[in-house]
Amino acid sequence: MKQLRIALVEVVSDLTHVYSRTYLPRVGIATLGAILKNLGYPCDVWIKPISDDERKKLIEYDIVGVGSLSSTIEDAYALSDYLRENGTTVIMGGPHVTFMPNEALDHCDYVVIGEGEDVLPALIKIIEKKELPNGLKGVAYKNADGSFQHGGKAEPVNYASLPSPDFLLSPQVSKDTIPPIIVTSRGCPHDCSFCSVTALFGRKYRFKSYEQVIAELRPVQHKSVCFGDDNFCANPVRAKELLREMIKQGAVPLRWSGQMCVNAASDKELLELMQETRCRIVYVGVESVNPETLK
Ligand code: B12
Ligand code: SF4
Repeated sequence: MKQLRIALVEVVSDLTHVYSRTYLPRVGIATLGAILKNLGYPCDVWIKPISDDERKKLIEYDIVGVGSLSSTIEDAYALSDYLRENGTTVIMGGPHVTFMPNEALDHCDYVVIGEGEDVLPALIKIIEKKELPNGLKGVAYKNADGSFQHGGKAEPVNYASLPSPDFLLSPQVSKDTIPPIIVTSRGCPHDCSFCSVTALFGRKYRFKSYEQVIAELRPVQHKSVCFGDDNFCANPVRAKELLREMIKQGAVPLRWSGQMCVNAASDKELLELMQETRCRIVYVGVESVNPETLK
C-alpha cells in the first residue's frame, strides 16, 4: 500500500493581538504528530503562520489535519475549502469544531471531537482502507446524501501514556526554537459553568509523570516557560511535588508562568515553592460576582 502523505496544520492568526509577542502554540498538533510518527505514519507539522507557497504545497498531501480555535476558525475553513477543492482529504479537530461539528462539515471531510490521540490514528487507518468511519466514536462526518453521522464521544485517552509533543516534526522549528510551552495535566476537577475545558477534556484531572515533564523542560529550561495547564494548581499536593522534583533534579527554568485558581494564594507552602522555582506570572480568571456587571 502506498504510504499516505500526512500534514497537520494549526491555523494561526497573523494579525496583531494580545499574544502576538509570545511564541506559545497549542501542543495538540505536535502531540498528534508524535503519535502518528510512532505508529509509522510520518507527518509534517505546521504550528506558525504559513506562507502562500507553503499553503500551495499542502495540496500535495493526501490528508491534512487542520486545528484551530474559534478565533481562527474563518481562516481554518478557508484553508480547508482550498485543500478540498484540490482533492486533499481534510480532517478538522480542536475546541471550535468539537462544539460545532455540523458547521465544520461544510468545510471538511471528518471532524474529530475532543481528544485526538486515539481517534485520529483510528480514522486514518479507516481512510487508508477507503472505508467509512461508521460508528467510530469521536468522529463526525456526512454521508453522500448529506445526512450527519456522529459516532458519539470517545473514551478519555490514557494521558500518562502519551508521548511528548514533537515540535521538531515542523519544518518551522529547530532545536533552538522549540516553543517553551509545557502542558503537565489535562482536564479540571472543577466544572465552572462558563468554561469549555471540562466539556472538551473532562473533569478527571490527569497528569504526566514528573519524569516526562522534566524531560520536556530540559531543552527549554534556559527560557521563560509557560505551563499551559488549564489549572496548574487544581491539585496542590501534586503541584508542590512537581515543583520540588524540578528543584531536586535541577530543572528550574529561567522563569515560568501558568494559569491557576486564586485559591493557590492561600497555600503558603505552594507560594514559596512557586517563588523558589521562579514563577513570575500567574493568569487568574476573575468572574464578576454581580450578574449586572456581566451584562
Ligand atoms: C495554553 C493556552 C493558551 C496560551 C498559548 C497557547 C495557544 N496559542 O492557545 C495562551 C495564554 C497564549 C492562550 C491564548 C488564547 N487562548 Co488559550 N488556551 C490554552 C490552553 C490552556 C492549553 C492549550 C493546549 O496546548 N492544550 C493541550 C492540547 C493537547 O490540546 P489541543 O491543542 O486542543 O489538542 C487536542 C484536541 O483539541 C484535539 N485537536 C486539536 N487540534 C486538532 C487537529 C486535528 C486535525 C485533530 C484530529 C485533533 C485536534 O486533539 C488534541 C489532543 O487531544 C487551552 C485549553 C486546553 N486545555 O486546551 C486554552 C484555549 C485553547 N484557549 C482559548 C482561548 C479562547 C484563547 C484566546 C483566544 C484568549 C483570548 N481571548 O485572547 C487566546 C488566543 C491566542 C492565540 N491567538 O493563539 C480557548 C479556545 C476556545 C475556542 N472555542 O476556541 C481554550 C480551549 C480555553 C477555554 N476553555 O476557553 N491560550
Ligand atoms: S477552574 Fe478554570 S479550568 Fe477549571 S473549570 Fe473552572 S474555569 Fe475551567
